[in-house]
Amino acid sequence: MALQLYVDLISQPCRSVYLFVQKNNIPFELKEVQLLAGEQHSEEFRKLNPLGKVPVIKDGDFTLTESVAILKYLACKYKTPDHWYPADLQSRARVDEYLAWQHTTLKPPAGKIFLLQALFPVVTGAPCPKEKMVEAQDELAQALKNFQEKFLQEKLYVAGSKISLADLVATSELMQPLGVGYDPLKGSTTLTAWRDRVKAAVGTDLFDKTHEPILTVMESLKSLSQSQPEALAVIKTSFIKYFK
Ligand SMILES: N[C@@H](CCC(=O)N[C@@H](CS)C(=O)NCC(=O)O)C(=O)O
Repeated sequence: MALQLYVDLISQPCRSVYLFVQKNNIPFELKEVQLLAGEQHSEEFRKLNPLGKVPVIKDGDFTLTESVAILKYLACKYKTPDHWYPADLQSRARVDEYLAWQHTTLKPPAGKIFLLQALFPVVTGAPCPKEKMVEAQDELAQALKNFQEKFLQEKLYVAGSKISLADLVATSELMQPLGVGYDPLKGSTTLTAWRDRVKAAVGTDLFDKTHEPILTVMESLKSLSQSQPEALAVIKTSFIKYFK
C-alpha cells in the first residue's frame, strides 16, 4: 500500500512534508484533511492522531505525526539524496540543530501573524488588536535576525552549499505570514535571496503550487463566509483555543 499523507496545504508543516515527497518522487496517496472545515476533529482522523493535528503519515500499519519526525523518517526510508539529511554526523547535526531551534523561536510568531490576521476576526468577531500583531512581528524579526546570524550566516543554505530539511521547514514556515499579506523577509536582500534559492532548488512550479492554498486563504475565508456562513461556526470552535 502506498504511503498515505494526511495534510492541508494551508498548514506550514504539511507543506514541508508535501514538498519533500513530491520533490523526491516518493509515491504517496493524498488524504486531504480540511482544517477550516474541522475535519481534524472527526472520529476517523482522531484515530490517526488523537491530538487532531496535521500532518500525519500512514505507512502500512505505521502511523507517524510531527512534521520533523516524518521528514527524517522519509529521508531515511527512501534514501533521498544525501544533502536533505546528510549521513555525515556533523552535517546532520547542523540540520538537526536548526530543526530543534525553530520550534520555539521562528515558528510561533510566524504562525501567530497568520492566526491573528486571518482567524482572530472570525473567531472573536473583532479585528486583531494592533499591539498583538506588532508584538508577533517584532518577535519574528528577532528570530529572523538570529536565524541569519547563527544559522544561515554567509552560506547558501543552512547546512552549507546544498538545500536540506532545515531550509525546507524554514521557508514553508516563513510563507505563512505571506498568506495575510505580510512578508517577513521584506527588506532583507540576504534572506530574500536565500528564499529564492530554496524555491529554485525545490522547483518554482512545485513551490508555487504548494503555496497557492495559503496565498489565497483570505479569499477562501471570504467566500466561505458568503456561501456557507455555518462553516464559520466550525472555524470558531476549532480555533478558539489559539486565542484564549
Ligand atoms: N509540531 C507539529 C505541529 C502540527 C500542527 O500544529 N498542525 C496544525 C496546522 S499548522 C493543525 O493541525 N491544527 C489544527 C487545529 O489546531 O485544529 C508538526 O510540526 O507537525
